[in-house]
Amino acid sequence: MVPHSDLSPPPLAGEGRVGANLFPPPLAGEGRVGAGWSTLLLWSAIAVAILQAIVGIAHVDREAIAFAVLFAVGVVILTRVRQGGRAYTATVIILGLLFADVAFWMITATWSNARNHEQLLYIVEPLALACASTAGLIAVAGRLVDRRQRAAQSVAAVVTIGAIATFVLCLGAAAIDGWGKEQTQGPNDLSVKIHNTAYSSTKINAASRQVTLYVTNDDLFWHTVTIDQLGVDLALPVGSHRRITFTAPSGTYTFYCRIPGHRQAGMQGTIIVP
Ligand SMILES: [Cu+2]
Repeated sequence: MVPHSDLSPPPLAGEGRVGANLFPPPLAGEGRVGAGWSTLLLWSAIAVAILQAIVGIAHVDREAIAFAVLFAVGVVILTRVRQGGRAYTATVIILGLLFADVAFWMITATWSNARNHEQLLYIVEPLALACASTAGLIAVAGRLVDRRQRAAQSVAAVVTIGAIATFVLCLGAAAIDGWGKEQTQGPNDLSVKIHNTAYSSTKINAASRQVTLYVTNDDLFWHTVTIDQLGVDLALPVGSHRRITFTAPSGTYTFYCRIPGHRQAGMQGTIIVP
């Protein structure tokens, strides 16, 4: 095989390559339209956009809907601009950051919800998004590193099959572990619901110095109930139901969400212990 520098013209079909007839002839510019990484990237972005839209509409979750719109805009740009051009590369990099963000929060959400035996829906939602966004992240890396898309077609196929297999295997593992046995609210629990990056109540009055909070998160993305003075830090992925019990001296304490930006967005309140 003849090595090519990034500046050399794309190889021609049959130019000393074994099996060159397996690939369509390259187009002007770099890479092949419709081959490998670009296709995997496009379909991963479409999958994440659709999943975020479904979850966003089902949960009436503005942050998920905003992410769906961002991915949809990315899809439109990818299909409109010239591949390998500056706008294309910039879009690929931005989508890479978005994929990484979604993958990180959804992989951790899947793990947490499976270990806490939450309802099936709240394992399926983050797992599907984790698989699709990880495939997208691999496609972004492949598109940026393997610019001539040499290994792309076969690896992209493996990544696609791998993502589907991972989804099935993880769901199987979660089934063995058991779902639908989430925490339920106790009679004396103080209930707090989180929806659209807001607590249902920002002023909580405890009945005694031993406090049990029962918190649910309706949003796609993680939230926490954190009280620095008491060492309380309850983290909640999508659809989760969690309890925490602590004892506190009489006083007024501030609770907030420690996910970056959420406290500034208004996720804080006070809890008064008698
Ligand atoms: Cu939050």
